[in-house]
Amino acid sequence: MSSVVRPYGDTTGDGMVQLSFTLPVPADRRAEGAALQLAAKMGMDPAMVVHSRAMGDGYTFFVVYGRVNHLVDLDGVRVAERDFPVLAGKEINSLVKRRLRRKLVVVGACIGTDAHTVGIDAILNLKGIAGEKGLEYYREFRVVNLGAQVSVPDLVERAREERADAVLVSQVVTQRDAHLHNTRQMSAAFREALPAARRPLLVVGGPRFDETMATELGVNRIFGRGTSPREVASYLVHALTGGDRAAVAA
Ligand code: B12
Repeated sequence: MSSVVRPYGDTTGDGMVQLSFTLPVPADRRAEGAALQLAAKMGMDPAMVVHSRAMGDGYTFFVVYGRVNHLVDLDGVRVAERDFPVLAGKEINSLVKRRLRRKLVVVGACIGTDAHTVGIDAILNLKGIAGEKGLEYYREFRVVNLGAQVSVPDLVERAREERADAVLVSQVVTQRDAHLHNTRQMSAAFREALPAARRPLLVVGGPRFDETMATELGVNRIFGRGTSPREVASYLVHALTGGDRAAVAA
């Protein structure tokens, strides 16, 4: 199979893509013309506005559909590969019990001014997400969910008090790269407060993170949109107990 592909719209390889954006102009014919000019400059040819709507005073939201001539070379794609197996709940509990011989302690929070708790709750809370239970469901996990707008010093202090094995931080707001600044500040604070041997595993997540940036941000792992609680639980046992499926069977 060819490693070079084009977008698919109406027919295979026709190059059709859909793009949405907002322009700071009132919703009228000129706004649509402006949207088409932008689309043309981005290489969409031909392009058409398939949806436009006023977004408050002086702003218009657009969806533009059109053809691009760019090709994607799949051989040149680099992503953060998952380097641990996703285990069943039973396997996860069994590894913690046998390898740690105590509960695995997780402290979670949204830090900075971020109040978007739905994502971290989906990972931590019993009810979980999309039919999968959260980490609280795992018998061998102890979960401390600190909720929204937790300051970095408070997070470090609580992680120390709870003897956390892992700290799970959520960052959803990305305005002015707040998620990157807050994550760097958090990882630096843990490095300053605790020696490497006593430092918890640092994990961040949120829909707009680039999962390849973990080292750059000073954390052990980044999880992006669509993460499931079982994936996170599997990663934690893998990283903290060196566990894999073979070890469960052993
Ligand atoms: C619900 C919501 C709110 C609620 C939050 C309620 C709550 N308790 O969480 C309320 C109304 C309070 C709110 C407020 C604001 N919001 Co809001 N909000 C949303 C909305 C609609 C949904 C977010 C959500 O719940 N997603 C569902 C969860 C399950 O998905 P998730 O967060 O991605 O989580 C998954 C993964 O990312 C991952 N994950 C996430 N965190 C973590 C952490 C770890 C450790 C791991 C492993 C994984 C992980 O796992 C999760 C499960 O798969 C989004 C738009 C959207 N459709 O996404 C805007 C959005 C996030 N909000 C936005 C904004 C701007 C705001 C406000 C600033 C608005 C304002 N002007 O007041 C305020 C900020 C408040 C604050 N101080 O943070 C913007 C952010 C833009 C940006 N680039 O930063 C968005 C994108 C809307 C938009 N398009 O403008 N918001």
